[in-house]
Amino acid sequence: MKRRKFLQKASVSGLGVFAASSILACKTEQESDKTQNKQNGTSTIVKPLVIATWNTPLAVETAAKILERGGSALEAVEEGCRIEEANEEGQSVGKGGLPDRDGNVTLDACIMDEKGNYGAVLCVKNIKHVISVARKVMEDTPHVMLVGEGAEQFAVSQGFEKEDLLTESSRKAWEKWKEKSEYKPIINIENHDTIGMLAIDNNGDISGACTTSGLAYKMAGRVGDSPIIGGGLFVDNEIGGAAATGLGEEVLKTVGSFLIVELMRQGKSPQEACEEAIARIVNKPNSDYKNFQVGYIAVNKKGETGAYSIHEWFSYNIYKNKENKNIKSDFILNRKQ
Ligand code: SD4
Repeated sequence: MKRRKFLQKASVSGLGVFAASSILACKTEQESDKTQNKQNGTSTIVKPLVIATWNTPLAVETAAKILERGGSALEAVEEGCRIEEANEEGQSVGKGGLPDRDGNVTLDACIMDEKGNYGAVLCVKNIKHVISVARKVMEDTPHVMLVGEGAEQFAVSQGFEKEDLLTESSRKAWEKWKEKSEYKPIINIENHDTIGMLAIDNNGDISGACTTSGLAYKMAGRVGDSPIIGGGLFVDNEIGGAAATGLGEEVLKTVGSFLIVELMRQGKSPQEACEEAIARIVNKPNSDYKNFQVGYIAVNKKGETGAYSIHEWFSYNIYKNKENKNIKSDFILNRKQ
């Protein structure tokens, strides 16, 4: 009852003009997918295609260029993610990521290829390009996951450079946080840059990648959804792929990305599948969803895409038909119940 009231209030108070424009943007995107598939016949794949969480135009452009010159979806998502890992201004991924509560930046990443292979590294210090380390785990070890010091040692043995990932501005932010040391790792709703990326190459093959520094000021050793198969990322080349951002604990408890791919397998569109995965979180008894954000992106084998979040302000970049656009996602609090 309480939740219903809140949802009604949220929708009538009209969360602003942006809400309307986001739905419009999102609907237009879904409609254009449909029109294009009609024109092409349903068996035609929209390719090459890249979709990534948040406002990540350079990462998407980098991936798109690789696809346009005939590169694989795997190469595209790895190189795209590396752009955000190297961007020191982004404070949720790679170098410049906000540290845990002890001041250590620890990174998580995973990657999946079109054959259903998976590789991941969790809680890694001192190595910026963890997405590439995850790929090495996938391709050059008999394992799928390496953690902490073992992952760091493996990276160094593979020629990755060790560096201090804590930038001056992230150190200052941490020091400010320490003044109160309030342990409230609530995900900021408006803006992140954890990148989950999905791509379809010219062969029609799908791969995906996801890389993050996780929640700011998290407990030492905390790992979220991003490097976990089926949580922050899942790809099944016969069906499609999905990636998540936001409060990882909630994504993990609903196995969000796997759920979306399985819903698409059952016939749902990527948009419908993302909406159902968000609804699973929001409709849990006593869900505290007002206080956290989760956002999903998805693509199916035809190159139709979907995106959905709990709160406003989630956006994604998409490259298709030679255009790279940032689109505001539709969100569940925008709906009347
Ligand atoms: C996590 N899902 O570690 C990540 C955080 C995130 O943008 O997406 N931040 O829970």
